[in-house]
Amino acid sequence: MNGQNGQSLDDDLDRIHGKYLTVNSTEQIRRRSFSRYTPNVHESRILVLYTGGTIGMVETESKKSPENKSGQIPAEPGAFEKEIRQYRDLHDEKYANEHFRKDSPYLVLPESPEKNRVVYLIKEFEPLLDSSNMGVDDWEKIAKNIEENYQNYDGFVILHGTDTLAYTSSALSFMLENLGKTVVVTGAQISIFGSRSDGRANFMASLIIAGNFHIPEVTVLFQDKLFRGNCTCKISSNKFHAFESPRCAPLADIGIAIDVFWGRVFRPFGIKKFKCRINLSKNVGLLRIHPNIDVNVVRASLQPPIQGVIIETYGAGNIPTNRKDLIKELKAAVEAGVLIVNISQCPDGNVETIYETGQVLSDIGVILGSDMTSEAAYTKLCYVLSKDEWDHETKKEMMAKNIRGEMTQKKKTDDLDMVVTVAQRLGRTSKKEVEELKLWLEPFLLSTAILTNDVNSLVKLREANCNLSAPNLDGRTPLHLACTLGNVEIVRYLLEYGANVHIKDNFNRTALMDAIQHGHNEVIKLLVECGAHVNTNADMLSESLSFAAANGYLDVIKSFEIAGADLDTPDSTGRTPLYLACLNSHTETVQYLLKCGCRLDKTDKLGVSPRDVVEKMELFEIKKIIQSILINKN
Ligand code: ASN
Repeated sequence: MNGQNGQSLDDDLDRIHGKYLTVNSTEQIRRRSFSRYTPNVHESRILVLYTGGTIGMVETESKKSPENKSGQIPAEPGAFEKEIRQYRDLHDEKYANEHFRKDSPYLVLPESPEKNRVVYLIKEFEPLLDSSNMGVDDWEKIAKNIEENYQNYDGFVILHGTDTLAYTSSALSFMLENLGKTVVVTGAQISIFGSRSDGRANFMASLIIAGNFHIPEVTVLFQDKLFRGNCTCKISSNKFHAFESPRCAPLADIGIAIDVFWGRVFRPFGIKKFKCRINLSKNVGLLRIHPNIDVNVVRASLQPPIQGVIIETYGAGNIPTNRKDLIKELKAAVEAGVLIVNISQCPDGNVETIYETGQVLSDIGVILGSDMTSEAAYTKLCYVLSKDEWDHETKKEMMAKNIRGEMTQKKKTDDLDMVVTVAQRLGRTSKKEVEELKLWLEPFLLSTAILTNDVNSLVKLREANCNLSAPNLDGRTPLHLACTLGNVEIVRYLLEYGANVHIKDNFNRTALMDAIQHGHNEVIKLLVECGAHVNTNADMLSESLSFAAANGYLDVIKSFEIAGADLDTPDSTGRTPLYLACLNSHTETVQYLLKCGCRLDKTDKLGVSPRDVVEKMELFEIKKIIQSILINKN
């Protein structure tokens, strides 16, 4: 990826690379290609998108009174990052000096009990906005930034004003389709430039979560809780406890330890790549029913170009049935093709057709919005209406269906939970005991099923609430094991049921790296179809690829190619695989790399290119290959 100065992240960090060893058999060759590089540190890379909000505001000179918040404006460009660099809890200067280049734009968190050092880059938006001034265009800007940088970062943190934070996080949850990485949206009630700021703690915890836990959702972090983004609402304009998620329990508690409740994490199912959806509809309204509501207000709210309206009704989804005028307007709009969705005004409410006053809306074709928040229902409708590939009926179905965890599902009963059942048999019933048992038992049971190619057991374990991404003590997930063994059927099953392709084990390897190392090309294809990529394993990629090229291990190179790796990736000296293959006269490898479009003019740090190597070493056979490829091209 390109850093702010145009170099790749690894150029910026100027890594200390692993040492070369010597090699021999196919399996050995593959193993050696990979084991030479041992990371000295575990790092994760996070992109921070700083959009504005109180977290980075300063007081205007004229309004420096504690009661008057209206004097707050965004600090001047670049001031936020400058300030952050001064806090030892947000930037470890010593580590940065030892590991990164002097002018590196990257920051790094100090060591924490969690596995990874979090290296992060702050991208400041222009202009910085109070979130009250944000809307669809800004959601799209954030989403596009995530899409453009998706393969180069392990996770994303969005710094945002609190006022419309729940709208943005809800919108993003729909726009980011098949999301496999953690996105945390956070902000503050007091600026980091002020005293007693809550922004530093929120920011730090967000970075730690995004850099250490694979929660493939758009989440909101505030105070000491991590919530599902599309279930969150702002509940206070002045307390640090500013957000709540009334219908969906937190995904994590942030205390001395960070407790993630994996059973609550929503996972995208199916073998599909991450994609960002833009062009949301702006023709959506939000109408709150209230006593004595004027029918003209309702009629006006339903007129073209309006395509969809969320109506916030009383209690369990009720409207006054003695107001035939209102019902008539709503019915006419439904018949004209407007999508109308019924949600409750109660923060902890669920629309049901238990009363006559609620049934009447369903009878005229109003969609039941279950227990969605206003923010989720509104942004979901903007998203659903943008889906030109869906017909009217599908759009209606989608509005009534849970697609990103925005509607809370009925809780599965505990007796369906395998680990809870075992815990009960063992007399270990406290929450802590069950959690501890889960940590050991799940990876063990899942690996046993995978090792014995037992898909039926895998199905049963999933049905019994086992987390298919549960890591063992080495941080290796069931997908790592399945990709090492190469059973396509098992890999497919795991992916279809939401196994995460981006998780790295304690050796910094993704399941894709395992599949490449073991030459399981069919598995590699499947992983790539599901969005796996080699980019966040950049060090390992460049070292393994160079080693394979230098030794003429064409099979390894072919596996990397299937995995979508850039075969022109240079090593730490700037030499590309083609350079090294030429230098070591591996004609077959050279031929393959040239056919894949690798460049003959890409120079190393001394300004020498593969073409120079061929000339200087008088490699006639390779010269002939180059000529024949050039002739074929012309
Ligand atoms: N007005 C601010 C905003 O939403 C409020 C905040 O961030 N606390 O940008």
